Amino acid sequence: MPANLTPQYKKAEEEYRRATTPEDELRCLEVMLKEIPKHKGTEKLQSDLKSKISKLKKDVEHERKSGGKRAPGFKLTRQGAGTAAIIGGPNAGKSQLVRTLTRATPEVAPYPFTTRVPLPGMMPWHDVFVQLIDTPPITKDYFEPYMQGLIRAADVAILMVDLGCDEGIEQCQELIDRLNQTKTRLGEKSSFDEEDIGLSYTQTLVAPNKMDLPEAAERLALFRELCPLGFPIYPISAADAGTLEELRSAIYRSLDVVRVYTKLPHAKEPDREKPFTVRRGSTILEVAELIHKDLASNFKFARVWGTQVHPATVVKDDYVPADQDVIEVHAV
Ligand SMILES: Nc1nc2c(ncn2[C@@H]2O[C@H](COP(=O)(O)OP(=O)(O)OP(=O)(O)O)[C@@H](O)[C@H]2O)c(=O)[nH]1
Ligand SMILES: [Mg+2]
Repeated sequence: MPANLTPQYKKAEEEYRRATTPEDELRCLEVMLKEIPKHKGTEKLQSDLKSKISKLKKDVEHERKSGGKRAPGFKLTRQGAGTAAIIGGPNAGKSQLVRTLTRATPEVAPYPFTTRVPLPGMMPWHDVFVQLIDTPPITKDYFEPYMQGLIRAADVAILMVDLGCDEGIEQCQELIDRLNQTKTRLGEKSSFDEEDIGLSYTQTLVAPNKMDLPEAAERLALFRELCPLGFPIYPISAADAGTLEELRSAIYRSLDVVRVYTKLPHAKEPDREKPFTVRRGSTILEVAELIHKDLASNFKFARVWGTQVHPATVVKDDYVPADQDVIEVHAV
């Protein structure tokens, strides 16, 4: 990335990642173009942004004129500390995983292409929830167009591999190949390509499934050999909650959020029931924004209790909370 990108640029880039309509994409790209530092090092990026904007403008205009239908999108409201897209080939056990880890009840069946539309569920992790999204399978020939946006917008992708049959490894490879034909790819970390606007990587954890079956261990060894993806691997049996603890924690950790508890100025105890979560490195002002917009705009100071400060330390709006801090925000 070129140096000195402003926080506003990064914010717009993050929103661009989550945009689900061309209008939203256009709005974000326009902010990015406005915010990008204008110097030699960013010339290529600037011209990419401009051509992308002009193409999107044409698309939006064309759609308006033709009154035409766009490809069906899929808008899911983000909830909880973050979102994990559960993806994989047919029959890999995606729906079973969501069934075991959340209270959602997607249909699980011993034949492929059972799931037709994405279905979210909330997975508890200590005192927070993570949104898991069950999705239809991806194969060489079957790829719902909205899956790109869904994977791009997710904080993490859980790639399930069916170790219950010999085709599972090949199906996984086909999925990766299929995504590599698009600008939505799987990566070790979530990031944007520096050279190519719109090309995004979503960090991925691999979950080879059905380890309870007799030949699964052998297939797992084969998978490691044939598919050296470089993503962390968590072998599981999706139907057996006892095998899912490591994956569950890894999903939460991958979000890289901190939990912040709030306390009212005159209350003795904080609200321990429902922490707010923000990406690690966010400021206390961003937490205040989550609590209430007015609280952020009227922010005066805050007191903090936690591991990195003395009790009741007074901080300004640029304080960066640590996990499990208790904060007391004072407004003007
Ligand atoms: N033995 C075993 N079978 C499993 C496990 N997880 C899922 N299955 C079985 O695998 C089959 C497919 O499971 P689903 O959860 O429907 O798979 P899916 O990935 O959602 O499939 P599609 O929706 O068709 O893409 C079902 O018969 C499940 O009972 C597991 O851990 N062990
Ligand atoms: Mg399913």
